Amino acid sequence: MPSYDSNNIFAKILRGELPCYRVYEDDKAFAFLDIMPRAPGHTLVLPKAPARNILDITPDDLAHVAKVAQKIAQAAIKAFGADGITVQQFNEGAGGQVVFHLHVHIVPRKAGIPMKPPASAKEKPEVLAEQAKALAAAIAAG
Ligand code: DGP
Repeated sequence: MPSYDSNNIFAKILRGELPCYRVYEDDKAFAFLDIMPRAPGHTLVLPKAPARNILDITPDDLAHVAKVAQKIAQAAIKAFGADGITVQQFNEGAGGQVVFHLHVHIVPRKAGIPMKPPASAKEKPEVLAEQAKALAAAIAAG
C-alpha cells in the first residue's frame, strides 16, 4: 500500500491551510461538511492523526472516529429532519477512495429521495454555512 501523503487536501484542512465548514472537533477527531454533498448535510468525519484509510489507522483512532460518526448521525437526524442516515467509507482507489486521509461519510437521507452521484455538484457557500451552523448546534445540544 502507498504511504500517507501529508499534502492531501484533508490534511491541509486539518492544519488550517484550507477552509472548511466545521461542525465538530475534539482532541482526536474533526468533522466538516462535504462541499459536494450527496444529500443536504453530508458530513465527513476524520481522525486528526495521519491515516490513509482503514488499512493503516490505529484501532483506537478508528474506534474514536466511529463514536464521533454516531454522534453526528444522531444530531443530523434532528438538524435536518432526516428519516435515515447512510454511512460510507472508501479505501484505496479500487475501493472508491479519492482523498487519502481516512474519512467517514455521514449522509442524512429523506425517504424516497436518492443520493446524488459522488462529487457531482458543489453546494453554495451560504447553504453550507447555514447547514454547518445548524448541525454544530444540534451536536452541541447532544
Ligand atoms: P472519497 O475519498 O471518495 O470518500 O470522497 C472524497 C469526498 O470529499 C467527496 O465526497 C468530495 C469531498 N471533497 C473533495 N474535496 C473537498 C474539499 O476541498 N472540501 C470538502 N469539504 N470536501 C471535499
